[in-house]
Amino acid sequence: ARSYEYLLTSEPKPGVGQVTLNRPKALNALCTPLIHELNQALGEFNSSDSVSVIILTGSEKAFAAGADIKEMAPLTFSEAYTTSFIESWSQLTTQIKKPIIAAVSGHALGGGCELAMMCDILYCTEMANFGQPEIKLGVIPGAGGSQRLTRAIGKSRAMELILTGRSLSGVDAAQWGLAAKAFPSYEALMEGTLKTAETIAGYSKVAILAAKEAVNKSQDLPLRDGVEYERRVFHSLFGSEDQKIGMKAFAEKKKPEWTHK
Ligand code: CO8
Repeated sequence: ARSYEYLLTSEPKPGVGQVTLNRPKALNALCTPLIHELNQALGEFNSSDSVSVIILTGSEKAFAAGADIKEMAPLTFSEAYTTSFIESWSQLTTQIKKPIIAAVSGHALGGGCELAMMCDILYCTEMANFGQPEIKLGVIPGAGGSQRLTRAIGKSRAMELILTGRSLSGVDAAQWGLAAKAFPSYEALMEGTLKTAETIAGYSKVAILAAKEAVNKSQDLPLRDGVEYERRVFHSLFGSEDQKIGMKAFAEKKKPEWTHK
């Protein structure tokens, strides 16, 4: 595996790739070089034959405490605009076809919360600390927070969090639907995340990618178009080997041996 300055990468189980944000001195603040490394690491897992699902995590103390405020402070409008500041963050949502599970412990603030929301499944600890505190810095969320948080928890709650900058616990995040589940401890979070990743990695890669693609369409398309899109993708899966393998194994009461083709 390649070595990174701000990340650790591993394959903790067959089919599972893990990216750990590792900038402990700054609570994993997301400086531009870190984002470039993250895009690189995710891109490599995305094209790796041995990986079907990706875990993105930080430390027990911080998933990520936001964009790097010290890097942003002197930025001018012209620089931000002409260099497309923050734009490269969205590569995660446009170029990675494999599911990404965010495992959030500790702070997930500003860009950290936005990064977690870009992932496909969000797990957290009960003690996790989510928030969009940009208003306290004289700005607003810039990596999708005002849009994704609103879709996840509804307008009134999102408006309250973004306008006050106050934090949301992992317990509330799970109750409000921002997170799929809140675990009682860091250990339980990492164990539960790995278990879900292994479950997913046990299925056909073709079906996994198609499922992610179809669910994500629901965020962009009106219902009728989304349902049509799903049906097209569903039809197309009858062209895969794994569809024959999966359905035959069911009829024969056997465990399917996927070819991932
Ligand atoms: N950027 C840079 N450095 C940071 C950041 C950050 N976001 N967060 C923490 N650090 C650094 C601290 O400066 C400190 O460094 P040093 O030891 O050199 O002083 C170190 O990390 C440890 O932090 P603290 O001492 O503050 O740790 P505490 O445990 O006391 O507090 C907190 C933890 C509450 C998380 C606190 O660090 C904090 O409030 N951090 C900032 C949180 C924040 O405001 N995040 C939002 C940033 S804005 C953003 O993400 C916008 C994204 C899109 C931007 C679009 C613009 C166009």
